[in-house]
Amino acid sequence: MTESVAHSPFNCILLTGAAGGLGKVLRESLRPYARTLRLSDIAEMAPSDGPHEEVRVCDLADKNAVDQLVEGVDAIVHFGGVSTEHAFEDILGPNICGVYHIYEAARRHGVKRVIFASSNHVIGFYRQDQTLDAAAVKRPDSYYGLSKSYGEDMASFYFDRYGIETVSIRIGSSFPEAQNRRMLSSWLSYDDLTQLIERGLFTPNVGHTVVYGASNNRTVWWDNRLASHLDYQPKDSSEQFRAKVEAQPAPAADDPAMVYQGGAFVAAGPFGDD
Ligand code: NAI
Ligand code: 15L
Repeated sequence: MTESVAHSPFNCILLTGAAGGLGKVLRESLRPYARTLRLSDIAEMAPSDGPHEEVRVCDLADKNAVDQLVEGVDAIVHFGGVSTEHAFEDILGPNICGVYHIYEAARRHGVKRVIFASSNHVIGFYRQDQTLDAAAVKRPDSYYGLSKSYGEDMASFYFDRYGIETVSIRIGSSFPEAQNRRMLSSWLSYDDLTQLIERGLFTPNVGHTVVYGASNNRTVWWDNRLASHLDYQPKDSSEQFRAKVEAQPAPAADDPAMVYQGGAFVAAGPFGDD
């Protein structure tokens, strides 16, 4: 048993979205923080490689299945769901019903702490020359962004009504590398994401805290002073990718990728017009 597990208040942490890009990373990096990680997704996952892992296939849109999934859990790291823009009907079950099912199961089973993978697309219609803190009025850029905005409101409600605490991380762009000019500002390294989740799990009295998930990039659009109690200290920077990114042809100055914090998401859709 690692030192961290020995001192962790968490016997079992549930990670949803465990088959996804970030879920596969967190499957490894969250290991020190609980005796057991319960890994869940609608997609197949690699089998458990020891008693520190449980693997459970579950559809977030299925309320009874989520209720069973949460039984015996001390904290939830909720990363499952549709992760890009789609028609509203495709987002409704996994993201909107799904986040309700997670909080309702948390209430029923006495879970006191949730980390919610929110997104920069909650505020994606702000321009890149604006600096925002967590109190900025939301400006979702997509049905996907709306679903994350709803998830944050769900977190706020479940704290006010039932005392379940949440850290909602408005993740920028969490990938191995910053892939374009926008991501030079929005990039979040996997190590910094893990630090944010660790701070979210272990900081006392977070109520409902909204924190922006970006690394220590040279240009950042987000001010995390309202989440200073988390003591998040990003260690990485997108500067290491700047030369490669700037060697790419620059998009036009009025391209949404150059204008809006949410980039291309602001221009997706409409859906369903024949
Ligand atoms: P991903 O798409 O690779 O992973 C999402 C996982 O959720 C997938 O494995 C998928 O099978 C699962 N899922 C979808 N519908 C489900 C359902 N009905 N029931 C159970 N599981 C379902 O996305 P990624 O990049 O790993 O993101 C993880 C989370 O972080 C998502 O919630 C995403 O919205 C959020 N996020 C990610 C960012 C990034 O830069 N990677 C930025 C902002 C937010
Ligand atoms: C997100 O919310 C998405 O999940 C991810 O795939 C990226 O598009 C990211 O935002 C981004 O804005 O770069």
